[in-house]
Amino acid sequence: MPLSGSAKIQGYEPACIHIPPTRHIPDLVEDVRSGLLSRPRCLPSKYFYDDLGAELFEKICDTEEYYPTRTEEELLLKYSKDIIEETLPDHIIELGSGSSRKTRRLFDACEESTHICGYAPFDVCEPALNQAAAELNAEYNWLEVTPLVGDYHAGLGNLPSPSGTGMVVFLGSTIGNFTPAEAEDFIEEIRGCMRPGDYFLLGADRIKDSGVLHAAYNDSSGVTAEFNLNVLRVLNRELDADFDLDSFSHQAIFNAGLKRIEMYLISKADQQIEFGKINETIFLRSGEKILTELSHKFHYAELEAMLMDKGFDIIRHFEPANRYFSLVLSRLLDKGVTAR
Ligand code: SAH
Ligand code: AVI
Repeated sequence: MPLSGSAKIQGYEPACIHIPPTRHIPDLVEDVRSGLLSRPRCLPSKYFYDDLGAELFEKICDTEEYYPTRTEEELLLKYSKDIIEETLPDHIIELGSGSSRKTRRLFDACEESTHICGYAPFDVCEPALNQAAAELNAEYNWLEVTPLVGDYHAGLGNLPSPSGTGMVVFLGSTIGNFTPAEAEDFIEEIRGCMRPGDYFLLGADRIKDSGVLHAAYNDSSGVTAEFNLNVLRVLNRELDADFDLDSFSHQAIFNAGLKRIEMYLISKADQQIEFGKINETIFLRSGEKILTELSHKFHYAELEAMLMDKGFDIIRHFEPANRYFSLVLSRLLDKGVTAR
């Protein structure tokens, strides 16, 4: 897929390594058949992230209302030196790295501490990886960047595991896009690709005033709505579907009981959608919803328990004065040692 939007970096040809799956996961056709042809209708949120979706996500991060990126970046700006000096990683692997924009604060801290490490961003969105790798190569000439493309739902067992101290980084509260059970399994899977003594840096969004949460997913400039609708563009292109984007509206609500934002596309009319490539048709009633994303919010104690239950020792917890976000640095204990 071509890079779009911002300028390509001249003279640098990034080559992403494709990480083979360790288990079968449904492809787009299977996800559409299981998610859209039956009720309740839903789609996995990973399909947002084609090249346009990745750009729209970056625009969300710049909106006034979407505080998580800004808040986490401020924490990284303030504490990256502490993190690097404490961990001295030989290699950093980042899951769902996107543009790697906040991770740059860790590399700045490496420069300040004259510490050298390698960096492997892992993401399902190849255009975002290419763009990030090209920019990082230009900005940090000492940093060896190895972009890895793949789907983390298909397992982490084939990720490279270079010798030396590793640090797994999972920022942006992307952990919140998993259900609680999936998040626990995923942390166990992360543990499986680490060695005792390796570090895990997790960024997660906290439970807060529902008005603040609601505004973050319903920004006044309508970028989150565009991002949500983009999944229909992906289906039109990939499955020769005929969604009319103007016939759907964006909805994001905070479900306080389940501690999560639920994002939906709502059909504005009774309508019929054809999927030319797979010879399927769906009928949507006016007001019918398609669930496109869950974004769970956490109490700090839940994050702590989730990590300790999986054998991680909490080293530091960073939070801003308003407690909007948590950045948790933990370390994998030796086998057989439990954190509590
Ligand atoms: N970590 C960045 C980006 C967060 S957006 C930040 O904090 O700003 C979520 C990122 O996860 C996107 O780049 C998206 O492409 C990636 N992603 C979503 N589902 C994925 C999957 N199943 N496997 C790998 N990457 C995925
Ligand atoms: C990537 N993920 C953590 C974002 C979130 O907040 O759940 C995606 C997003 N969806 C709408 N706005 C941002």
